[in-house]
Amino acid sequence: MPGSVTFERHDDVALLRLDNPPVNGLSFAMRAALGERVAQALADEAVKAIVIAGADRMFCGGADIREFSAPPPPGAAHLPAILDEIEASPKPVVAAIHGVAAGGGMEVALACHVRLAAPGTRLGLPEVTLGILPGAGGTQRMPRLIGIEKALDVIVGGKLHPVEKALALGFVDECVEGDLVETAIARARRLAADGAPLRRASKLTEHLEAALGRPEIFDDFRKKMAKRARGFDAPYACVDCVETTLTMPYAEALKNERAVFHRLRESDQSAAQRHAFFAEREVAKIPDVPKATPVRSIASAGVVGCGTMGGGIAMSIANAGLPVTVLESSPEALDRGMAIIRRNYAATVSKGRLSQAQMDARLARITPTLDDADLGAADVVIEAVFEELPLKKEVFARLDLVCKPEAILATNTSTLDVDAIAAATSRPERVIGTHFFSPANVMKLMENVRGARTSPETIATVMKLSKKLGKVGVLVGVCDGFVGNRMLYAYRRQADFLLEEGALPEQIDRVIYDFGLPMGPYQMADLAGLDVSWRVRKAQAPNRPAHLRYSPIADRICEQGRYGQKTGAGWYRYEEGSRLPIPDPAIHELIANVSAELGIERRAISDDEIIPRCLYPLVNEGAKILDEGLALRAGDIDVIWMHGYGFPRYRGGPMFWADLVGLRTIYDTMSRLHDEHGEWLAPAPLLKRLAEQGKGFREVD
Ligand code: HSC
Ligand code: NAD
Repeated sequence: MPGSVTFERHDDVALLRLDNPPVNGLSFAMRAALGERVAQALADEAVKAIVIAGADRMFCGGADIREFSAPPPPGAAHLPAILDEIEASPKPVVAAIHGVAAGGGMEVALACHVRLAAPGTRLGLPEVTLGILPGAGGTQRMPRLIGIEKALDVIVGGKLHPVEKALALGFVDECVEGDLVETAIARARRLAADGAPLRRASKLTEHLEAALGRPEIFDDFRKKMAKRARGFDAPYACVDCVETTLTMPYAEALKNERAVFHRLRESDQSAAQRHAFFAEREVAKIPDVPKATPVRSIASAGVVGCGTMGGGIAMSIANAGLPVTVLESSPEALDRGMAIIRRNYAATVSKGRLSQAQMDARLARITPTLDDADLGAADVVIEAVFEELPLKKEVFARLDLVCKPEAILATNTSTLDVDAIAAATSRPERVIGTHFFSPANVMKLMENVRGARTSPETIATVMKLSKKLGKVGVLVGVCDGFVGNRMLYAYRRQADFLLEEGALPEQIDRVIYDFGLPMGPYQMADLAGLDVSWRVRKAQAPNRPAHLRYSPIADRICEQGRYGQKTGAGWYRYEEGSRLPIPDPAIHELIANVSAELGIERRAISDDEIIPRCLYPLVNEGAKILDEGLALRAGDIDVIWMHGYGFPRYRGGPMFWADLVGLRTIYDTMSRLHDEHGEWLAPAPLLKRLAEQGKGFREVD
C-alpha cells in the first residue's frame, strides 16, 4: 500500500490525515502526498487553519524503514523541505497526535505550531536505535523547543515517552481528554481568529542562549553515554548534530543533519540495526502456528525451585503484574530464595529505579509454598530445579497430578531433552521448554523450546507470555544446548584451543570485548561459575568421542577449587569484595603446562587470528542449526545472540555479521582451519552451499 494523506474540509479548517497502515509510515509516496496536501491547504483561501492527524491506530511511526535499503526514487519529495513549509505556514497548523508519534512522525509534529495529544500516546525520536538520527529537523527543532540537555536525552535515549513525560519535557503542549481531532480543529480555528504570532520551533532562541557559553554540555554528555554507546556511531552523530544548534545557522545545520543522516543510513551499522528491528518482529511469525491459533489466557503462574533462575523467573512474572506461586523442596531453600528476591528488589529501590510501594506490590504477588497442591490453579508452571533428568521427570510427574489438565508445564532446562521430560506427563502437548537467561529478571531472551509433541496452542500461549513478561521469545527445537548455548560451546571450544596454542585468557577476552560483546568467554565463565559446566563435562566424559580434540584446561582450574568470582578465583583472581578480574600468573603457568603436556609448541597468537578462529565456528554452528531446522530463520539466531549474550546490535547478530563478512570468506577460512586443526572445524554443509552460490544466510528460506 503506497498510502495516502486525506484532505477533509471542516468549514475553514483543513484536516489532513496520514493514512498508511500499519503505522502510517512516511514512505516516499506518503511524503509526496503530504507535500501536495499541505500545498493544497495553503493555496485554498477558504482554509484558515490546518490540523494534521493520523488514521486508525496512531499518528505516525516515522519514515518507512523498509525503503532505507534502496536509494530514493528520482524526484522524491523531500521531507525536511515539506516540514519547513508547514512551520513557515502563515495559517496555524495543529498536530492532533494519538497512539504513537515516532521519528519522522514526531518531526512532522515538531514542525506544527501546536501539539495536542490524546491520553496513552507515546512520542519520541527512536532513530538512534536504527543506527541513524532524526533527519527531518529533529536535531534542530527539539533542542530549541525543550533545551539542549533534555533534547540530548530524548534524541540519544531514543525512547518513546508517555504523553505525561512529553508534556513535562515540553514537546507536547496539551493532553486532550475529549475528542482529540474536534479539539484540535477548534484550537486551530481559534489561533487563526486570534491572529497571534505562531510558535515556530526553529525560531526559538531562549534555550540556545541559555546554553551558549557552556560548550562542556556536549562533552559531559558524551562522557555520560560512553558506556552505553560503546561501539555505536549514531549516538555520537546525534550529539554532534545537536551541538550544531550553537555553532551553525539553522539552515546550514539542517543541511549538515541531512548529510549525516545519509551517511549513517548507508552504513553497515544502520543496516544491522534495521535488521535487528525487523528480526525482532519476525520471531513472532511461526509458519505452522498461524496468528489465528487459539491462545490460552494466563492469569496466574507457578515456579518450581527458587534458586538462581527460579527466583529471577518469579520476579519477572510478578513484575509483569501476574500472581506467582513458588514451590521449593525445603523451608530453608524457600527462605533463602525469597530472601534473595527481597534483596534484589531492595537493591533496585535503593538505586531509585523502583519505589518502595512498587516493591511491596511485586513481592505481594509472589506466594512461597512447600505444598505441590498450591500449584493446582496456575495456568502455567515453570520448573527450575537442579539440572538432573531423573529429578525433572519426577517433578513433572508430580505437577501432572496436581496441576489442572489445561495448565502448561514448562521447563527451564538448559541442556536436557524436553521430550524426555514431557514423556513423564500425561500431557506432552502442553509441555514446552522456556529457557530463560541469567539473571532471569533482567535478560530479555527466552528460548521457547518446542518438543516433538508440543501443540501449536501451547507454543502460541508461551510466545504471548514471553511478550507479557517484556521478553523476546524465540522458538527453537530440541538439541544439546538449544541454539544459543550450542553456538557458545563452538566458540568457547576454539578459545580454549587457542590458549593451548599460545594465547592467554586476558588477550582473548580483550579482543572479544573490543569486537563489541559485553565480555569475553573467560570473564563470562568466572561470572557464571565454573563448577556447573564441569559437572556436566564429567557426566558426559564416558561418551566423549575420542577422535575429537578436548582441552583439559577448564577441568584443571576446577580441580584447584577455583570456581570463578564466587570463590575469589577462576580464570582470573579477584580481590576481596571486587569483581575486577586480575590476570593470574598461576593460570598462565597452568596453561603453559597443559601445552607442554600435549606437546604443543606455544606461538604468538595475533589479535587478528582470534575473531575468525572463535566467531567463524560460532557462525558455522548457527548454519548447522539452521539446516537442521532448529531455528526458523537466521534472524531468529541473531535475536537470540543479541538478547541472550549481548552480541552487539550494531553488528546485527552473528548471522547478519557473517553475511557482511561474506560467506565465501568464512567458508574458505573454515576449510583451512579444518585442515589445520581437525574435525571440530568442518564447514557446515549449508555454509558451503551458500558460499558456492554467492548467497547469504538472509536468503535461506
Ligand atoms: C525515521 O523516521 C527517520 C526520520 O528522521 C525521517 C527522515 C526523513 C528523511 C530525511 C532525508 C534527508 N517503517 O512494532 P509493531 C512495521 S526512521 C516500516 O509490531 P506496534 C513492523 O515491521 C523511523 N515498517 O507495532 C510491523 O510489520 P509486520 C523511526 C514499520 O504497534 C508492523 O509495522 N521510527 C515501521 O507494537 C507493526 O509494527 C521508528 O523507529 C516503520 N517505521 O508498535 C519507529 N514501524 O506486521 C519504529 C513499524 O510486517 N516502529 N513497522 O511485522 C516502532 O517502534 C513500532 O512499530 C511502533 C508501533 C511503536 C510504531
Ligand atoms: P539452583 O541450584 O540455583 O536452583 C535450583 C533450586 O531448585 C534450588 O533452590 C533447589 O532447592 C530447588 N529444588 C531442587 N529440587 C527441588 C524440588 N524437587 N522441588 C522444588 N525445588 C527443588 O539452579 P539454577 O541455576 O537456578 O538452575 C535451575 C535450572 O535452570 C536448571 O535446569 C539449569 O540448567 C537452568 N538454567 C540455569 C541457568 C544459569 O545460568 N544458572 C541459565 C539457564 C537455565
